[in-house]
Amino acid sequence: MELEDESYDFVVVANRLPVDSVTEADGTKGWKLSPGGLVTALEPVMRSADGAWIGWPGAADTHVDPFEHDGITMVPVSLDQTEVERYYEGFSNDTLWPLYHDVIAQPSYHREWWDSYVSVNRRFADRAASLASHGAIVWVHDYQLQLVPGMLREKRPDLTIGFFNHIPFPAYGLYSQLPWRRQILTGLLGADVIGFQRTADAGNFARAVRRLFGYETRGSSIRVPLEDGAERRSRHSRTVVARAFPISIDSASFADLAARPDVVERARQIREDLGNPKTILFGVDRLDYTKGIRHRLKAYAELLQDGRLDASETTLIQVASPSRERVAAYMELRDEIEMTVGRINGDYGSIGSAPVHYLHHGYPREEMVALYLASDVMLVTALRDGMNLVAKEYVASRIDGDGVLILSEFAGASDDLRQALLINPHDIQGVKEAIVTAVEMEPRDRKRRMRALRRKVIENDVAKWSATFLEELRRASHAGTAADTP
Ligand code: GDG
Repeated sequence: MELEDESYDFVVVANRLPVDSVTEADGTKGWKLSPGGLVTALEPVMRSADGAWIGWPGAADTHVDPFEHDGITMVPVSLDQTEVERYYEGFSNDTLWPLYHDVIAQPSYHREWWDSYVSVNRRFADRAASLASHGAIVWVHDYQLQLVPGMLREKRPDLTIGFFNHIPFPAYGLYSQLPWRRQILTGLLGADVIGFQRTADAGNFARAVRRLFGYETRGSSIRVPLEDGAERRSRHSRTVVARAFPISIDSASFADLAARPDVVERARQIREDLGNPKTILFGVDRLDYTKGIRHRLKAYAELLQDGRLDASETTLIQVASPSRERVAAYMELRDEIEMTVGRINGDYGSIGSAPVHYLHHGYPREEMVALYLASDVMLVTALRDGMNLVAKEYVASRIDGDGVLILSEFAGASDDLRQALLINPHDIQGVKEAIVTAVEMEPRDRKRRMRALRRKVIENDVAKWSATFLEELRRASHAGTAADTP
């Protein structure tokens, strides 16, 4: 039987497939699993539950048949060039992304982008509807696919549908700008369980539902009235659960890398290559305006200017991995950051020493962990961030129990990682004080804080996150069956 004709008990639907296309030395094309927490968390579930993953392969106009990779059935959904521009770069990354991140950048509202978003969501939903077995669990991910739960429920009321939003959900005052605010909520409410990163996000969502639809919400439950139709049986409403499931990382895999002698040696090498400075500060982010890279650079530059940090004994490594390079706001941000870095190095550098080492590259996981180990202070200064996994990766990698985490209170991770030095990145003076506190912190204090942080990140890893979400989903599916019984 062709993979195409099979049906699956567990279906993941995400914008991207968890694989990247690679071309071998001999010219043959293949796929490589892209390392990410989500795949790691879902791999075991996919294998044991006869699972399929529906997603875009990442390049326009690629038509690929379903295939098997590392025991997971991959089901590619193709997007043409116009859809990449309108659904993905446009509506997803230039409308929803800035709107959901507190309008740090101005969202663009274009009706043709919306039309494309609807038709691409329809394609993903149709694919899931045709692949899911009777009563299957379908787990839809993220802001690119918010209409899928509703579209799927219409076609397949037998399914149990989960949705997880990886980014924040904005306050109603901002959300209400969206010309299609009702359609998006209807799409999401097609799910049985809607997961958010923070309790505050779930609260914003429930409020939007109350304001726009007047539905009753109690705790994490939302009562959604049923329209006439097949679903209307004994009750006239169904219950949707909307609550926080804070995502995490595969903590053990970071600890394993941090224990590898070659990674430890690489960390030492990095420090040596930088001239063994007294303090290394480190930031790593996708080059995105939500991450507060400019605020971080401003605080650092002022500390050099004030003489509170000495450029001859301090280095900031900033890895900014390339991201969304065809979206105008990202091009402008890159120019601004690179100009600022140039200024700082020009003003405070000397022959053989640059106060900022700026790297516009992506690096292998091993190199990331070596950088985490090499740095004394980790800077996470996001202006708004669903969770921020970098903060958790830093903590998981510090098996030596050392290092200081500076963490924005606007990142979801700050709900849990209270022993970090918490900052408001808009308060440049506050960021400066936190950096000085981190640099001067006594080893005992550093270790005490890191011990507490590590406990959190080790206890709450990504396997626990997915297990908790799926448990809630199964509970919802049983409750749904009960409601159907007259
Ligand atoms: C979204 C939400 C939420 C980055 N550069 C390199 C590299 N990375 C890896 C990091 C980390 C991941 O990318 C970034 O995750 P974050 O959570 O920090 O941020 P987003 O990309 O914005 O993710 C976010 C997340 O979804 C999950 O729900 O936490 O709030 O915005 O894993 O390590 N990895 C490698 N080389 C790089 O150069 N190998």
